[in-house]
This record gives sequence, structure tokens and C-alpha cells, in this order.
Amino acid sequence: MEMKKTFCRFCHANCALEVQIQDNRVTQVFGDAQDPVFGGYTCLKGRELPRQAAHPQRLRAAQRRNPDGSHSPIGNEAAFDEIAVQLRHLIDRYGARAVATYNGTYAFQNSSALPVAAGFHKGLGSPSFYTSVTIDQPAKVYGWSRVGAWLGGSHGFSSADVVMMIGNNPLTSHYAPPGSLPPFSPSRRLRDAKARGLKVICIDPRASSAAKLADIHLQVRPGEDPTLLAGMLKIILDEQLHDREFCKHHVRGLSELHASIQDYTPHYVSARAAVPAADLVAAARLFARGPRGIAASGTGPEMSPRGTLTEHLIQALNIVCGRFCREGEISPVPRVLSPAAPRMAQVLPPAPLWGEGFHKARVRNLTMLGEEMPAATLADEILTPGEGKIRALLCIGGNPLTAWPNQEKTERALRALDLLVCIDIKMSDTARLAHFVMAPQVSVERADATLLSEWWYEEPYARYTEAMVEPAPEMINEWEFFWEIARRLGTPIRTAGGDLPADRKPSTFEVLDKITHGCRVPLARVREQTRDGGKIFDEAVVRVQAGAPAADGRLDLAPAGVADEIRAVRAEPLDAQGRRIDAGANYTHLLVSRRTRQFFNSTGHDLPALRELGTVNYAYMHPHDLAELGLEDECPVEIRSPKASIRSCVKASLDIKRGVVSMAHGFGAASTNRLVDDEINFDPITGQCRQSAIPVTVTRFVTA
Ligand SMILES: Nc1nc2c(c(=O)[nH]1)N[C@H]1C(S)=C(S)[C@@H](COP(=O)(O)OP(=O)(O)OC[C@H]3O[C@@H](n4cnc5c(=O)[nH]c(N)nc54)[C@H](O)[C@@H]3O)O[C@H]1N2
Ligand SMILES: Nc1nc2c(c(=O)[nH]1)N[C@H]1C(S)=C(S)[C@@H](COP(=O)(O)OP(=O)(O)OC[C@H]3O[C@@H](n4cnc5c(=O)[nH]c(N)nc54)[C@H](O)[C@@H]3O)O[C@H]1N2
Ligand code: SF4
Ligand SMILES: [Mo]
Repeated sequence: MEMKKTFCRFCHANCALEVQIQDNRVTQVFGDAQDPVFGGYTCLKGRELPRQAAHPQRLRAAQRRNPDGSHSPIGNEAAFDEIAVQLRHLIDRYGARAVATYNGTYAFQNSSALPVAAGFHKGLGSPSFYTSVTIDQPAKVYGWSRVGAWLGGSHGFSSADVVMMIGNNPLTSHYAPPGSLPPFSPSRRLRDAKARGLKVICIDPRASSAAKLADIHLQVRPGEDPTLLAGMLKIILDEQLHDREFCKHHVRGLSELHASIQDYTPHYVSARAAVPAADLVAAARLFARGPRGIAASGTGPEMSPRGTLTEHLIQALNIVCGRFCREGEISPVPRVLSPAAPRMAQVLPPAPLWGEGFHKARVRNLTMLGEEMPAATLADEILTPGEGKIRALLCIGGNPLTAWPNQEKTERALRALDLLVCIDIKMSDTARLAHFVMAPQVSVERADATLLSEWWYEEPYARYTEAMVEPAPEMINEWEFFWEIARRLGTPIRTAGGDLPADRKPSTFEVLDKITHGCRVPLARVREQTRDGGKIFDEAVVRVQAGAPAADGRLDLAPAGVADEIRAVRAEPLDAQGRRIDAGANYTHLLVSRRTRQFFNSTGHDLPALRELGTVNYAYMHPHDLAELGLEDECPVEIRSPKASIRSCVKASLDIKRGVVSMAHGFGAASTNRLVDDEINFDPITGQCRQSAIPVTVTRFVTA
């Protein structure tokens, strides 16, 4: 028996672990109490890594689909050969665009996976590169490009006086944007910060575990974040609570923004967002008082209508309150393994990442965002005939059949592909439709670095880990798949540090080294110095330097279209209760998305210790709503949106706002994505569909 140190990759938080190894198997995991950032924290999912690795249904070899739809094992070499031949044929006949990759959640739990997949696409010349970001929180990743960014960085959590969490619940999800609550030991961290005086504002239709700890909880009506945030901005600007000095020197569009929100009075916002006007005013003042802090959102508001506008208003709140590090301050989130960008007290001017000059999607007038195409259009790109039609899909660590909007269309699209390849630990709902399924190594079986979690470390923390155990010979690291295919196609794999070698297979360390090219501390040194666990690299502390004298860039609060969109929201028709009237939707409730503690999207549903915490995807509702509908707790119901209906069981919960149904996604059969219409109500910039605040009716389900 042996103990070794590594880090968890069940989710993105990358908690520091000590693992017990026996006979080339990880038998138990513990939090690494010595770790300077994580201090011994783990969650129930991470503690199941040994059972996940040893799961009887885990794929241990590649599978090839038989004509009757069943699958049989195939050797990796034979699978790579066949896949490459089919891809070559499709590329020669239809062009490289016909080949798409979709990077799901688990492409983001392996630092070498996503960059190599991206480098494969660059080498191939195919723009059909998709990730789950564009069905998750794309406006956070791309929204800054029309506003600009502050090169000194935002305020960090540990020095914040106030944090506003808008539709995210890090206590369950271990997820929050930088500057908000870091995902390690989140509950303890939040309680400790409150004890030192931190004020917390939560905006959520549900009394989530974070909202229960908040000083002010605004239990907003789903989808009304734009209204509520515009109302807060108006209070702050009307009362001149903003950072006037910062705005004078570094901001433009302030008066235009202020003019566009004039009609968002506390009275109007209170009626429409269904929050008490006094709480709204108190929250706006508390946030503006700071003086340090951050407002940030999660999935809820981004999946509700107008996600990009919502993110813009959140950015605007941070900007007008000047929530940025100034010259001489230590900049939080130094990022040891990412490109060492300068930290300066100046604005990086806007630089568009979509629209004119970017590849066009063939539907819904959308374009590429940065280097990725919008995933919500992928099903249509497969089904729409003509030039550019996608015919082959390489799916890494994702499960489109449960995760993509419009499940019925997604299934039709996946079945229409000439070639579907999945890399998945099990025969997921999607993998069952695939022509080939490759068996990946799980985290404890591969080398990795903390590249994907470093946007949360306020100090220059980093680490490298070797594989803890020897993987079975047919299990691959995701990057190897792309390397094997590229070699057979004769195309390069482009990375930050140049092309991957094609004449010999690089090691995972070499791949990671190329990917992290130009970072603050070279990977070899990080590897050398973190053999005994994670470390803070003092040489990578960054202080904000003075802005360049000639720098006159400004953060733009009113880029083209924003003021008009704010006015368009104000002009939307409301019913007598202040609810937005959705064309064609005769609904009684709004269904909102949430995470469950025990599962990670569609991962973990097969692990007994996690299943013990519940396997039913309940539709949580307020008990008074149930009574009004004549429904008892736990009774079967049909939930109907304008698009389709699903069956579930209701569960009474006082945490849920009246008029709201709260339900998770990723539970195959009762997938809330059946209810999602991808063709109406999508974000005009990111294509993000309305995956939260979905209009529904709830009725008792009666068997015929
Ligand atoms: N209605 C609705 N839809 C949503 C959401 C919502 O809240 N509501 N959330 C959206 C969000 S935020 C996201 S990120 C997407 C998620 O979208 P996806 O990533 O497409 O879906 P997941 O269910 O996370 O799929 C993960 C897959 O990875 C496999 N897997 C597990 N471990 C490993 C591993 O180590 N290696 C590999 N290669 N595979 C592994 C699992 O078996 C599973 O099949 O869904 C989006 N869709
Ligand atoms: N245990 C666990 N952890 C996970 C996941 C998981 O499935 N399980 N999924 C992972 C993934 S892929 C992601 S992207 C992150 C997401 O991380 P988070 O965004 O923190 O996810 P949630 O915990 O669902 O929190 C979203 C909150 O938004 C609220 N909400 C819904 N609609 C609205 C709305 O219209 N307005 C407002 N203001 N709030 C709204 C919901 O009630 C919910 O409390 O979590 C990750 N972590
Ligand atoms: S929070 Fe995420 S990284 Fe940490 S132990 Fe749990 S699953 Fe693993
Ligand atoms: Mo996500």
C-alpha cells in the first residue's frame, strides 16, 4: 500500500488529494490537509473516484457499432484507422467544415484535451469547433469584447467587502466566476468571510444554500434579472453612489446607459421582478458602498432570456463601482500556467469576437464566437442540407442527448450523422448512438496540471501531477485520440508552443509544456517543485503597473444595440401580476435550472454512494402552488412547455418562489431539454437558448 498526492478532476475545482494505492488501484482518497489552498477539502463526488475508476460498466476498450445497433470491442489501432479513413473520405468530398468536434464537460477536466482538440481543428482548417461553453455561460467568456477589459484585474474575494451572487450557488456547484466565492470549501469560506464582515447579496428565485447565508436575498422572478439589474444601476447612478473618479478617466457611455434605464424605477422593478422595492434599494446601496467587492452570476440568469444583456448589466455594475485593482496593488488571480499577460492600470479597448469577419453559422444569423461555433446550432448544422453541412462529430466527454437544447431534434441529428465518435467512460445515452466509442483514462490514470482551475487562485498556486496508477493499455488520454487521427490524416496539431511532433508520440508532459508556453513559471519547474503537493510560487506574484501614459482606451458601457435592448425590455407587455406575456405561451409557472449535490450533470448517476442521496429528478415547487393545483407531495405530474412535455414527480419545498418549478438537467429520461425550444427565444449573439425560466404548466399525470 502506498500514499501519493494528486488533485481531483471529477469537477473543475481540482481539490488537492492524497490517494491510497494498492495493486495499481486507487482504493481511497482523502483531502490533502497540508495543501496551502485547499486545506483538506473534498466533496462526496471526489471521494467516489475509486469507485468510478473501478466501475463494472466502465469502458475498458474501444467499441464499434454493429449493424443491429449493438457494440463490440475493437482494438484502438483498428478504430483509429477506420475513423481516419472515413474522415478523409468526408473531407475530400465535402471539405473540412463537415468535420466537427464537440467538447463537453470532461474536455474541461483534462488540461491537455481541449487545447489539442482546438489545435487539431486549426491544423485541419475546420471552423466546426464547439464546446459546452456556448450552452452554459458564453456571455461571460465573450461579453467583455464589446466593453473592453481592465488590465489590472478585478477585486478578489478575500479582500471584498460585498459579494453579489446572481443565480449561482457555489455551495453546491463549486463554481463561481473569479472574484466571487472560490469553489474550495465554499461553505466554510463564506461563513469565515461573513465573520470578518463580508456582506452577501443573493439574487435567486430559490432560497439556495448560498441565499440562506445572504444578508439580502432578492427572490427574483425567473428571467427578470435584466429588469432588476437595470433598476439597481439606476438607483446607484441616480444617488451618485458610483466611483465618479474611475468613470471620468476610464469609462464611456455612462450617460447613454443612465438615460436608457430611466424608466426602471423601484416601483416598476419591484412589480415586474417580484421583489420588495425596499430590498432592491437596500441591495443597490449595500453593493455600491463596498468599497471593494464584485457582482457575478452563474448559469441561472445566463440561461434565462437575454443572457448577454444580463451579463452586460453585471459588468456595468462592477465598472461604475470601479471594482478593479489599481496601480501598486497585488493583482488577484495571477495565473501561473496561463500566458503571462501584463497587469496594468489601464483599459484593454473593445475588440469584437463575433459578427462581421467571423465564420457564419448556417442558421439563426449567428457567427463564430472567438474560436468556437455556437453549440446550440450544432443539431441544425447536422440536419440542414447544403454546403457546410456537418457529417462527422467527434464528441469528447460530453453527452449531447441530455445536454443540448431541444432533445428531440438533437436525437434526430445524432442519428443522421455519417460518423459519430464519442470518448466516454461509459455507454452514455449519446455513446449508444455512436459508431465508435473510445475508452478514456480517468483522472487518477493521467498526468495533468492545474491549468483549468487557476482562474480561482488568488495566490500564484500551481501544481503538476503524474498518473497515480498505470492505465489499462487500451484506455487513452483524450489528446492521444486527436494525435492519432491527425497523424493518419497528415494534418498538424497547432499549439501555443508550436506544432506537436508528428514523427514520434510526445509524452503528456510535453503536450502540456507546449500548451502552457509563455506562462509565468515554466511547467518543468512546477513539476519539479510540486512533487509533494500544490505550492504557491512567490516569484509569480504580480503587482499592477502604471498604465502607459498614452493609453486612452475606455470601458464602453453602451456598445451598439445595448441601450435599445434595455428599452425593448422595458416595452415588453406584462400581465396584471407584472409577469411578462410570452407570445403563444399560456403558462402558469416558470421552470428554472439547478444543480444537484450528488451528480455532475449526467455523470455519477451510476455510483451507489451518490445514488443514495436521491435518484429522482424532482420538480420542486412551493407547497401553496401544489395546493392551488390540487397536487400532493411526490405525486406524478406532466410538465408542459410550448415545445413538448415531460413527466416528473413534484416535491414541496418552501425554498422555491411561488410560480416557479426548479429542476435539474442531465437525468436522461425526464430531460428538461425536451422542453427547450432552440428556434425561438435564443440569444442573438451567443445562440444560447432559454434553458431556464421556461414557461410551463404542471398537471397531474394520470395513466390511461
Ligand atoms: N436544460 C438545461 N440544459 C443544460 C444545462 C442546464 O442547466 N439546463 N446546463 C448546460 C451546461 S452548464 C453544460 S456544461 C452542458 C453539459 O453538457 P455535456 O458536457 O454535453 O453533458 P454532460 O452530462 O456533462 O456529459 C459528460 C459526459 O462525460 C462523460 N465522462 C465522465 N467522466 C469522463 C472522463 O473522465 N473522460 C471522458 N472522456 N468522459 C467522461 C460522462 O459519462 C458523460 O457522458 O449542459 C448544458 N445543458
Ligand atoms: N454538484 C454539482 N456541481 C456542478 C454541476 C452539477 O451538475 N452538480 N454542474 C457544473 C456545471 S456544468 C456548471 S456550468 C456549474 C454551474 O454552477 P451554478 O451556476 O452555480 O449552478 P447552480 O447551482 O445550478 O446555480 C444556479 C442558480 O440559478 C438559479 N436560477 C435559475 N434561473 C434563474 C434566473 O432566471 N435568475 C436568477 N437570478 N437565478 C436563476 C437557480 O435557482 C440556481 O440556484 O456547476 C458545476 N458544478
Ligand atoms: S469539489 Fe470537485 S474537485 Fe473537489 S472533491 Fe468535489 S468533485 Fe473533486
Ligand atoms: Mo456547465
